[in-house]
Amino acid sequence: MKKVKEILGIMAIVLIILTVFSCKDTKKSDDQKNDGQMEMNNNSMNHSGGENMEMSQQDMQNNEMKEGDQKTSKATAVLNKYLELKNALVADNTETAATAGKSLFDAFAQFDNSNITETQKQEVTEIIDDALEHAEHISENSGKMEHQREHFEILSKDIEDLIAIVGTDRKLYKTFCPMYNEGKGGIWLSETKEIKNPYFGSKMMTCGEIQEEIQ
Ligand SMILES: [Cu+2]
Repeated sequence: MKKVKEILGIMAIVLIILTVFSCKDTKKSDDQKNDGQMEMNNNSMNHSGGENMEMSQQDMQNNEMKEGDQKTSKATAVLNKYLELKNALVADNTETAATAGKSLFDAFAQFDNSNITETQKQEVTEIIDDALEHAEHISENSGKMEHQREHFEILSKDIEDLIAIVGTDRKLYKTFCPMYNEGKGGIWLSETKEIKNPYFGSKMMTCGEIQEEIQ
């Protein structure tokens, strides 16, 4: 019995010692871990502070570029063709206007409707449905320039509405001709400040005033 008690006693002591040691060990290794983590945190704060800033600057640049690219890719083809059409009417060239009308029709038909909200998508779809019709009439009416100009006037409003939603890749001047349509007036969008009237062409080339700069 005495031996058993002694053994139990020793075991108890060993247990206590083990527990204390293992506690210390855990504590120690916890401390070490914490120290390590703190060091790592410090390290990452120290040098990736700069890295993070570089990254975020780069991200910002990337985002800007992406946004720019999106705007560019969305409106660019349509604007290119619209301005071609406008300049054909400025030059009183009904055949070139018809060709540009066809290209503008194609540009509208291929318009990239992605990455915009559902509401915007609905609005853009309505604008494009309307614009397609006018572009088609312009393309089919070579030789009837006054008829082409009537459709061009509504098309210009469509373009204005469209870039109000998807943005423009270039500076545009919203120009107003007060004499068009028997004094009711009509607007067009131009890439130049200089007034060149697509509604009257050579008959009244400089009639009009810039109402707004759009960019
Ligand atoms: Cu028509």
